[in-house]
Amino acid sequence: MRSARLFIALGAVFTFLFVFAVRNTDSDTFKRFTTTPVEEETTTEEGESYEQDPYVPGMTPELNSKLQKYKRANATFVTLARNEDLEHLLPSIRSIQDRFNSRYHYDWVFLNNKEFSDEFKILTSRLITGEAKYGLINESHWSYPDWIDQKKAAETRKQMKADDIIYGDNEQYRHMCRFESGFFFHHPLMQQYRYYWRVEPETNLYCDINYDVFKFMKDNDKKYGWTISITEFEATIKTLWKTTKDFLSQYPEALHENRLEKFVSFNNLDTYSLCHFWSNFEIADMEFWRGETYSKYFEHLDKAGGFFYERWGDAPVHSIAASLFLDKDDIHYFDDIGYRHPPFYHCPADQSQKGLSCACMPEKTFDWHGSSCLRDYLRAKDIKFDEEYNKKKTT
Ligand SMILES: Nc1nc2c(ncn2[C@@H]2O[C@H](COP(=O)(O)OP(=O)(O)O)[C@@H](O)[C@H]2O)c(=O)[nH]1
Ligand SMILES: [Mg+2]
Repeated sequence: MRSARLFIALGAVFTFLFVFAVRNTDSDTFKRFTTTPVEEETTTEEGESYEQDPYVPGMTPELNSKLQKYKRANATFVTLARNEDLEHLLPSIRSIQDRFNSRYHYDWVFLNNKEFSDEFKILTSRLITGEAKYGLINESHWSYPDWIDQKKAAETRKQMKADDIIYGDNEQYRHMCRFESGFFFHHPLMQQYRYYWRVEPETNLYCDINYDVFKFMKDNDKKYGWTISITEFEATIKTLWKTTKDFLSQYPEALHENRLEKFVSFNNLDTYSLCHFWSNFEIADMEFWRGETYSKYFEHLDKAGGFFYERWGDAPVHSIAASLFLDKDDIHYFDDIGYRHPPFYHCPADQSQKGLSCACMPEKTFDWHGSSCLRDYLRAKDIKFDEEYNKKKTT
């Protein structure tokens, strides 16, 4: 009886707060309460348990701190976007919320090289049950460093357009790749966090994620997590590997003794395999990017100018660094996260065994596609696999 009364009393409080929040949506706009998750199951004094919806609209920090028992990891979602990405970004956020964050309420940092519009802030923050934060990127992180010859950079873009290379003549795309390679984790809004999950427009999740992936990273000492791996267009990174080897000759101690080398090179570091983790999805530990080895590596690449004289992507840059400088055990394949970024998706196999029910077709997963690097990853990790296995077992 006491538990029923308690439940009714809490229900009344929440209803009042909900009505209050709805009536105040105009003034609420994009300023949100910081909400933290409550335990999924709450035990009453009499030992009964009941399911409690962890998202309570209008939750106040005071009420929340009373209810809160669950300790989250120090983590945030992060999205780099333009105002015009809004329409394609909203379903991506909604998908993450529905599949994961409506239970955990992690914050979300949005970064842009221009001011976000009020519409962007209002429509995105409305979906997010953590705190939504909006930051402008420092100009020096989105412009040409003084050692870059801008005429030479413009000529490259012209040539790459003539060669029909994807994003070949896109100047902003280059600033984006440089920013994602070397600066997003230094943004003031990111400083307080250690782990991040990168989210892009036009992406979605196929399966519910019933555990806290950030805590998983922390508890298992993982530093880099991915779902799709793919080969790079060689024309965009012609001198990236040579520049990496120059770095390694200066800093041979950067190489980890238990590294994932065979993912990025099949011939003892002679040439690059072109394999990389598709960085539009990343769950990772920013201590790695902020650390001395990666900082020196990025600086070395940045000085070489390939972000502008070629079109180096943040995906090969992150992947080469993770594969060479980390212990291979620090890298985690989130096989259980069904994820799509057009034109490919990863759909987990053996869903019934894994307790998953995903809205995707396992036989259409990118994993075993000719351009996928999953096989190379498994070999580099010394994980035995039957090349035909996932083609046969798709349920
Ligand atoms: N603020 C800002 N974000 C950008 C710009 N260009 C790309 N982005 C973001 O950077 C990420 C990668 O861009 P996207 O167009 O998805 O590239 P793709 O995934 O390689 O095809 C996405 O989150 C975009 O929203 C830009 O000029 N400004
Ligand atoms: Mg994208």
